Amino acid sequence: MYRKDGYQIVQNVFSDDDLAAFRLTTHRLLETEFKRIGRKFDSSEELGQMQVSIDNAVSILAKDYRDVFDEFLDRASSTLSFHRLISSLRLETVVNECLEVGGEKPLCGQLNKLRILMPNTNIGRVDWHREIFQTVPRSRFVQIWAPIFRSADKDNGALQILEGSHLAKLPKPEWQENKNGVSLVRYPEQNLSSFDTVSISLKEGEALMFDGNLVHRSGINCSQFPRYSIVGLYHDAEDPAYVAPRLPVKYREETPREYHSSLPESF
Ligand SMILES: O=C(O)CCC(=O)C(=O)O
Repeated sequence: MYRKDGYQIVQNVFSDDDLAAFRLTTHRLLETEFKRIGRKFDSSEELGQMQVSIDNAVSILAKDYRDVFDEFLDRASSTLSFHRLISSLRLETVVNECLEVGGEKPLCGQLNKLRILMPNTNIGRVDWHREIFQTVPRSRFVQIWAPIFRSADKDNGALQILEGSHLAKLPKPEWQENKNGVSLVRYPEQNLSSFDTVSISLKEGEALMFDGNLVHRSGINCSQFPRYSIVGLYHDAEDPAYVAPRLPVKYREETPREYHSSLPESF
């Protein structure tokens, strides 16, 4: 299934406990961000209400505090409760089955992040692309896309894939990157008309595992609520082509050097 179609949908990738823990973490982090910007946080830790607080806070940050919104995504993606979600034993087994290389390979996670697609804007939206231009060239990996906090469907912008595109030859798109050197290589729509677009509707706890050559993009979120997803790559750590990348760390505020300079001779 994975090899033929270039993707597979798997169930029960996250435990309920790990999901609940990450929801609580998200709620707390947003509360902290709101304190920092001096805004009142509409807090409720009651089950059912917590998601309302999260949605409201995220909507305010995305609209009026874009830098804080971006920093919140990095902060949430670095928490241990997020790492427990992306590192479950179940996912390790699923990825090994997709890789079909035999046995339990050690895996290296890469670019694992929380993403949020905001309603009726382009915030969080990515156009048609293949993941091979986002990671270690020629390496063997499996990509994950999994909605959390609520289901994803066509209405709220579930991921879209082009059926069969993982096996297709396509004109090489232009190299494009943002100011941080992050690849923005996109496939123009006019070269893709021969493929069927499939919108991947999934419930929380389900995941799409897919090939780095499968062309995919975000849908459009026409709902009233943010759509949350977990994305990332799992590389076969024994693959000779895989050389662990050294990531440039960018401090958003004071750098360690600036901090060092600011200190008196004795402290
Ligand atoms: O979550 C999304 O909408 C898009 C994710 C995606 O395309 C990616 O992670 O490569």
